[in-house]
Amino acid sequence: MRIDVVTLFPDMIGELCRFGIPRIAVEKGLLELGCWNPRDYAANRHRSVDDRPYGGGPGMVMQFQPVAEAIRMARQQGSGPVIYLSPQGRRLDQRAVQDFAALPHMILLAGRYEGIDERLIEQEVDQEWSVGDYVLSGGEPAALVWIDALTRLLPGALGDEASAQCDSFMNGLLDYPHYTRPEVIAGQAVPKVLVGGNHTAIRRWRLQQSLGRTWARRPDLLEQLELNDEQQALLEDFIREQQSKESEENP
Ligand code: 9D3
Repeated sequence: MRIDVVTLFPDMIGELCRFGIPRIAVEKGLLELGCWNPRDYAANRHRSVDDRPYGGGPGMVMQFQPVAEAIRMARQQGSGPVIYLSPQGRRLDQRAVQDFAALPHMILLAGRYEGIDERLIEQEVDQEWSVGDYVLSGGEPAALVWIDALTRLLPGALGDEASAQCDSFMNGLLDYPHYTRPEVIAGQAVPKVLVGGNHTAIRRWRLQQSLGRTWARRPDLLEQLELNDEQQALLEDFIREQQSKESEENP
C-alpha cells in the first residue's frame, strides 16, 4: 500500500513511521509513505499558504493554489482516492479501516487553520472523513490515526496474524481483561479459570467478559450485533451475576 499525505507538517507524519508496527511495515516494504507540503508549491514571494476568510471572522483559510499543486504531485504516485480529513466528515470506524486497508493507494489531505478553500474540496476531494467528535488543531493527528489503524491490517505487518483477527472491534466487541505474572498482587489474584488450563473454559470466560463489558460500557456496539445462542446465554449469565453482586452491595 502507498499513502501520500498532503500536509504543512510532514515531520509529524514521518515521525510515526519510526516506531512500532508502521516502522516494521515500511521496513518490510508493505507500506510506502510520501508527504507533499503545500508550502513547497506556494507561488508567492512569501511562500504563504493561508489568507484571511472572505466574509470576515477569526482565523485563516488554506489557499487553493498551493494545496492543489501538492495534490497534483501526490496523484502522480498512484491512483487512489483523495481523502480530506476534517471534523465535517464521516466518522472512522473499524469497518471503514478494513475497507481502506484493502486499497493500493490513497491521498490523505490534512488541513490546518480554519480549513481549506471550499472550491479545492469540491474540485479535488473524493471523500471527507473525521476521526471522532472532538476538536483537533489540524488534520495531522487524524492522518496518524489513519496510517496506524490501516498499517496494522496489512498482511505481514503484525507478524502474528491471529492478534489482528482477535482484535477488539474486529468482532464488534470490546476486549476481555488481560493478566500476567505475578499470580497475586496485593491480595488480588488472577481469575482462577485462567490458571486452570481448561482452554474451552478460558475461551468461554473471555467471550463472556467481552460480551459483559460491551453490554456495560458500549451498549451501542451490542445493538449492532446478532448474538448466537452461546453468546446470548453467556451474556445473560453475566448480567445475572452482576445483578446479584449489586443486590449484595445494596441490601
Ligand atoms: C476552532 C475551529 N473550529 C471552529 C468551530 C473549526 C475547526 C477547524 C479546524 C475545528 C477543527 C479543525 C482542525 N481539525 C481537523 O483538521 C480534523 C479533525 C478534528 O478536529 N476532529 C476530528 N477529526 C478530524 S480530521 C481533521
